[in-house]
Amino acid sequence: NANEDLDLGVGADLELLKKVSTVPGHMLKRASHNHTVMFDISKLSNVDFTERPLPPYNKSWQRRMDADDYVRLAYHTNRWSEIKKNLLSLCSANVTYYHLEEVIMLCGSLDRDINQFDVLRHFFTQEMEPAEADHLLKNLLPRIVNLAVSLPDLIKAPIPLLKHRKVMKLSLSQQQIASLLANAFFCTFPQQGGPYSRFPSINFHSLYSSGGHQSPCGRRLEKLRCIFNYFNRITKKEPNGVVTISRRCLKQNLDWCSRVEPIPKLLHVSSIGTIEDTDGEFLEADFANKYIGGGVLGHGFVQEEIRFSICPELIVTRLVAECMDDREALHVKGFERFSNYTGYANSCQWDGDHQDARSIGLDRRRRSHLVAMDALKFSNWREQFCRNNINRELHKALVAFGDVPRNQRSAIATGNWGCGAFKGDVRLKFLIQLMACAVAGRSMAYFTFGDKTLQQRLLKMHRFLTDKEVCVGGVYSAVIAFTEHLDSSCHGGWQYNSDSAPDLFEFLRNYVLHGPTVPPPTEPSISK
Ligand code: AR6
Repeated sequence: NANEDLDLGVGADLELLKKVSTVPGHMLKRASHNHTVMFDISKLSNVDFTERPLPPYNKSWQRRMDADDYVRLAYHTNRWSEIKKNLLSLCSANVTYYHLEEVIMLCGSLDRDINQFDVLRHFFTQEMEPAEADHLLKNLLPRIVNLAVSLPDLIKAPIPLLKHRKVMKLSLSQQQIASLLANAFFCTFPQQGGPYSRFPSINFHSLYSSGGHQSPCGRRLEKLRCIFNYFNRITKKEPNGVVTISRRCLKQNLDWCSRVEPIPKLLHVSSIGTIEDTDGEFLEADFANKYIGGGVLGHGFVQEEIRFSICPELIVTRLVAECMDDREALHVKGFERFSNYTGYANSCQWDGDHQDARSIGLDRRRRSHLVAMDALKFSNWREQFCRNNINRELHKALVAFGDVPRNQRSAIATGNWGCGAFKGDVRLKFLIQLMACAVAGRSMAYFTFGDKTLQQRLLKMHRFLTDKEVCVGGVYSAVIAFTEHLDSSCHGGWQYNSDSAPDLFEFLRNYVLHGPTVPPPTEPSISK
């Protein structure tokens, strides 16, 4: 292939992609029937108030017929006075770690099981010097307690649940989020189940126990460092920003075959850098679980869980967002990053405090914008190459990338979406994301996570598609032809796997150059 030796560098310059969005993102101005604002929004534009936390929006809570549509908080139950008394007992001068364990057990109605707190206990008794642990217990813990018990003063209106197929937004102050997370830390949220069965968990108890994994679980210890760093920061200096969580749903499926949009000209591909280091000018992809946050309060520690650990405000989405269906995505704007990390999965470690330098808008939202998009999980490579699954992933990527006015669309920062824990094929997922970007009118910055060969392969494929002016429908038809080719060359139960299958990119090139009738040049070996 004449292209093979051509070094395309990183494609379009990252700085160029940052400038794509011509208009600053939507300003938060008022609440509406589908946007609940949990603080007094009239204070947002008041310059005198810019340094002060926003007062809560006040609307008395009544137990209504539709109570299932709102978050249940501990202070809505008759257990609150007992919970509060227990929490405040942690502010005593001679508090010990075991007292903390006892209080969490009472607040969360947890079983008295020896393994229930093995990670937290290890953290306090083995990971830290006694003086350090003592400082944490006597200095930081009372501040987390104060945050938790101030919940009734900070949240004075019912918090709506962002339920299945409801296009809704919810804005909270960073201070309100901090108080909700402090309650999650002490496990005060009433037991889940019933209307909550399709929601992720929010109480942190699953972080305190190794849960069947080798004890003490190193991943959970690192997550605890992130959480304590977050609480330390926000209790030293009250944050006064605003975060918006929104649920988006695709109205109707597209006929991808007939789409005439050209492939976006601007594409940056780099083996260096990560999505979260792009500095806020991008729509940043979260390789999500349909239960947002995935295993962040458990064992998982890959892209999504790491992101939620270094930006713990994202964890509050688990309190309000029902699990996503195939045509839904969740967006979060305005959240702050608090920690750095090194490594990945088992080797991932907290790497100190992070000062988030992204600018803050007049509506007090930081210029951070994340989209949670859950790919399909495949148990074997072949499964993803069928029309239904390809369409599903295309619609998921489209609902994640689309749905804002064209002049406000920043570039998307993404990478090997669905190709790690969920075992997707990077070439297919790249084409799917590229097609969705084309329809949504966005450019793309793609991080290959250290893979230099992939960087060049993707850039070459992109150069080919744009040189030949292949539109979305053309790429889609070629991908579908590839799946048909896999079908027609598999006989007697033989299945391709990722090693034995023909190369999707090579097939696509031949398809575009010679048309659908010409057979692909390489006849691969077939393995079971
Ligand atoms: N920036 C760019 N690329 C990255 C980054 C990063 N910070 N981190 C990882 N990658 P994975 P999935 C690359 O496995 O397959 C979670 O538990 C890296 O090449 O996190 O969609 C969720 O909760 C990695 O192999 O995403 C879901 O349950 C690839 O992205 C599930 O995993 C995929 O990362 C989602 O799995």
